[in-house]
Order: sequence, then C-alpha cells, then structure tokens
Amino acid sequence: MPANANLYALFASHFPADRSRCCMETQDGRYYSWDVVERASAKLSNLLASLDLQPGARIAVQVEKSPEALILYLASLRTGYVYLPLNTAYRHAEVDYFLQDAEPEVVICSPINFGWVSQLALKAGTHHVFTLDAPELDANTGSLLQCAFSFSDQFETVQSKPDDLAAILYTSGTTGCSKGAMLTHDNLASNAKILQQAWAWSKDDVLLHTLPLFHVHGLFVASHAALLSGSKMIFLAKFNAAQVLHYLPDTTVFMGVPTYYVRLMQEAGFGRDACRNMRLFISGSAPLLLDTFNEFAQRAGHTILERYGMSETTMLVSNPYDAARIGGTVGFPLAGVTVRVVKSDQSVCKTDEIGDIQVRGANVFKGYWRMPEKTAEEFTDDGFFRTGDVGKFDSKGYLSIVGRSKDLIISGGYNVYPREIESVIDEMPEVVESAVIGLPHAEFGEAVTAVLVLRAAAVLSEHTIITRLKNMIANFKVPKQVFIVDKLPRNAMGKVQKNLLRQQFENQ
Ligand code: MCA
Ligand code: AMP
Repeated sequence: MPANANLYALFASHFPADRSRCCMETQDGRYYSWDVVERASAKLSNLLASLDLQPGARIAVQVEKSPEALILYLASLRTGYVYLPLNTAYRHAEVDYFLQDAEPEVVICSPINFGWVSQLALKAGTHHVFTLDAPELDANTGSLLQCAFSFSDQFETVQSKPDDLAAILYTSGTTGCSKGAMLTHDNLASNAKILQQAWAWSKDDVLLHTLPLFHVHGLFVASHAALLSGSKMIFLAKFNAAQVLHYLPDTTVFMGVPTYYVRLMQEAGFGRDACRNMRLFISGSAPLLLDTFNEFAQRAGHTILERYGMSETTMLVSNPYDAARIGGTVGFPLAGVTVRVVKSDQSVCKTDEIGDIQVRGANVFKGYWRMPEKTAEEFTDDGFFRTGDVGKFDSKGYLSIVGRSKDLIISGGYNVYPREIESVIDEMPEVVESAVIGLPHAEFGEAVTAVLVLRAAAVLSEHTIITRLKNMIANFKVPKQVFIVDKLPRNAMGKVQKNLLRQQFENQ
C-alpha cells in the first residue's frame, strides 16, 4: 500500500517517542500530553466514524479556542472528513450563508449558540449538531466530548490520497462573494514541511500559541509546525498582551498579526529580558509597518520575520531565517513555490517593476467549493493563481507587497470585504448608497470606515448605524467611523472613487 497521504499520519509519524511529553499546556494549568492528544482524537474519530457520513462530508465548527478544538480538527483529519472552521464573531446571516453553501453533515458550535445555530443547521439539511466547550464547562448532553467518551481510544487513521480535501476555508478572494477555498492533505502537508525547514523548527521549541483557530494563521501555520516538530505549545484562549509578556520567558517561538506586536510594545515591561529565551518572532496576515519592525528590533533585540500567505495558497513567501530579514518586504518565495510579478499583458516584470503577484506550487489550493467558473477565472493558462496582491521584487530577490488589486480591508489581521458591508448598509431604509473604505489605524493597521448618502430628510446617527450593524455582522467588520456626505465621488464610468474618499477622510 502507498504511504498514507493523510496529514494526521504525517504529524503522528513525528510525535515524540516519549508520548508523555507535553503537547499543549493552557493558562489554567491543564496539560495535554501527546498520548492524550492521540487517544482523545481517536475517541472523537470513532464518534465521527459512527455517524456514517458520506465520504467528503463537511464538519463545520464554530467554537471557542481550546485544546479540545484542535483535537477535534485532528479527528476530522483522521477520519478523512473535511474541516470547515468558522470565525466565532460570525452572526446569524453569516453562519446561515456558510451552512447553506457548504451543506455540512455535522455542525459543532458553542453551547451558548446551540439554539440559533441548530436552527440554521436544520435549515441547511445538517444531520448532526453537537456542542463543544472547555471540559469543565461542557456538561450538557449534546456535548461532543461527553458523547465521545465511551468510544475506543484507538483509531486507525483512514488512508487519504494527496489530492483529497482536508479543509475548506471561506474567503472572499479577489471579489466580494464568500468562496470556500478547498485545501487538500497535500497542500497542507507540503506547506507544513517547507515551513518547518525554513524556520528551523525543532522538538525543543516552545510555541506561544495565541492566534484564533479558525483561520490559516492559527490553525495551519502555527499549529502544524509545532505538531510536525513534536514541539510543545503554550495554548492561550486568545491574544492578550499582558499574558503574552508573562509567558514569553518560557517560549522560543511566537507568531502573530502586526496588531499583536503593536499591543505587545504597549506593555511597559516588554523588552530584551522578556525575550531572553526567544528564537523567533514571526508576523503575517497583514502588512507589518516599518516603524513597528524597527521599534521591535530596538526593544526586543529580535528582528521580526515577516512572511506572506493566503487562504488559497497557505504560505508562499517568507523572509529568511538565517539571512537578512528586510523590513517592508515579505522575503523570498518558499522552497518549491514559484512566485512571479506580471504586468497587465502577462509579461514578467523586471526588478523593482510593480505588477500582479501570481503563484504556483503544491501549496496552491484545489479550487473554490462548487464554483468551477470562479476557480478558472483566478488561474492563468499556465496554472498560476492570481493573488490579487500587487508587488515587486528587488535586485536581491525580496518581494514587497505594495498594494492590492482586490477591494479588501485588513483590520487587525481579519479580512473585511467592503462590498459585503456596503450591501448590509444599503438595505437600511434611510440610506441611498454607501462606500466602505479602509483608513490607516495605528493598532489595527486599517480601520473599516463607511461613507453614506442618506435619503432626503432622513435622520440617521453614526451611533444608530453602528448599533444596528453590531447585531447583523461580525464585530470586527463594523465601521469604526461613519461619515455622511451629499454624494459619492464617481469617475466617468460611474464607479465610486474610493481613493478620493480615502484622501478626504484620512485625517478626520
Ligand atoms: C476585535 N475588534 C476589532 C478586531 N478585533 N476591530 C477591528 N479589527 C479587528 N481585528 C473590536 C471588536 O469589534 C470589539 O469592538 C473590540 O475590538 C473588542 O473585541 P475583542 O474580540 O475582545 O477584541 P480583541 O480580543 O482585543 O481582538 C483583537 C485581536 C483579534 C486580538 C487583534 O482581532 C485577533 O486575534 N486578530 C487576529 C486575526 C487572525 O488570526 N488573522 C489571520 C487570518 P466593540 O467593543 O466596539 O464591540 S489568516 C490570513 O490572513 C492569512 C492566510 C495569513 O497570511 O496568515
Ligand atoms: P486571506 O485570504 O484571508 O487568507 O488573506 C490573504 C491576504 O492577506 C493576502 O492576499 C494579502 O493581501 C494579505 N497578507 C497576508 N500576509 C501579508 C503580509 N505579510 N503583508 C501584507 N499583506 C499580507
């Protein structure tokens, strides 16, 4: 039989020989050995397998971060089903869309959301709904952990082919409508192996894991490298700068979005002493400002390694581990990943010439879920994926991202698609039309900002708009500021000139 391409099988082959060593430790002192991770994921796998799901069934998960949530992800891999993580900030309409589109056979949510999520799941034709919470809170009868307890703690990981789906991550890609990026076992395995090498992971590393578990950064980039290296994770429920400062002396690797670094430096006690055992700080998901990069080097005595990735491609470019890490750049294409910058006529740009960034490699996804036309549009004839990012290579081969051709705002590392927010605002009876833009923000990088035109005589305050939106969409998508104008600036084609709006409101 050929080697099993199942990603869990790859991880398991690198678990430490001494399974009593620590895999995850939490802030309240819970300790999960590799043995526990193996046996608990086997119990969950046996439970999932007992449900008699279709091959390729989607398992949609919207739960708070915990070691159990990561173990659930491993169980989904082991059983060969398709893991579909959802941001815990998503509200009713957002979850409804994802469940309708993905038609998961299993939905797992937080106990507090069981009422509304189970209704949506029923509507989407889901057969099984469970809850998952931290063990001490997870006492109700629909609890996944309770249901799994009586199952065997041994499970033979199913045989997967490299091209089998492991996960679907929803993203809006280059256009407004949310699409499920289908990632295979091979996409994830190849990227995990490349990053382990590129960033020199070893079993002696300790990762301070503070990222959420529902996006590529926290679920794949951070966890995979540690799982593949048999390294311990200090597993915190969320990012909190004071807590990070507390754990840093016990840590060798930290990963985060730029906002984490900005907040960390606001801690008075942060400095070289806290970082004395650190080997590596990594940043990604959004541009790291040169000021942050420089200030951090001064304060911490460490040069942040910035890398670049996408849901569709996982990681594609990284600054080097053992050569100069250049601020304002994302570094070199990773081993086995081909990246090119092209002009609008598809010819390759010269050094320092700005163009569209395209990528090809084993890391690049299989396509968008049930959207073959959209998938085809995003690939060139010679098989490169169009990232929607704009950049340039310098004479030493470092890539810089200088902008985006897609209309996207990145706030605190979360992507916000203006068109989605505009359509929600435009539904308000008082509103004629709206434009949503990103304005520079010291902490979040960009702040979601709405500019509105109201109907004649309509009255609508900024406070009312924000309050309404908070009930309708995830909180990080809600505009930080709202401006009312008489009309939106348009070009000769009738398209709203967002650059003019950005200029007008940048310093207000
Ligand atoms: C929270 N708030 C935000 C954001 N997060 N506002 C704007 N942008 C945000 N990202 C607001 C809430 O709306 C709320 O507002 C208030 O802050 C408090 O909410 P809370 O949830 O308590 O905030 P927090 O815990 O301080 O969270 C901030 C955070 C978090 C820690 C920076 O956003 C975070 O962990 N971001 C990381 C995102 C991430 O993992 N991205 C990776 C994507 P109010 O009080 O008004 O209601 S993967 C990816 O991009 C690719 C592949 C890659 O390359 O990695
Ligand atoms: P997502 O598809 O949600 O995973 O977001 C991917 C997008 O995040 C990319 O297309 C980039 O626009 C952005 N991104 C990720 N890493 C970086 C980085 N280091 N610098 C600038 N933008 C980044």
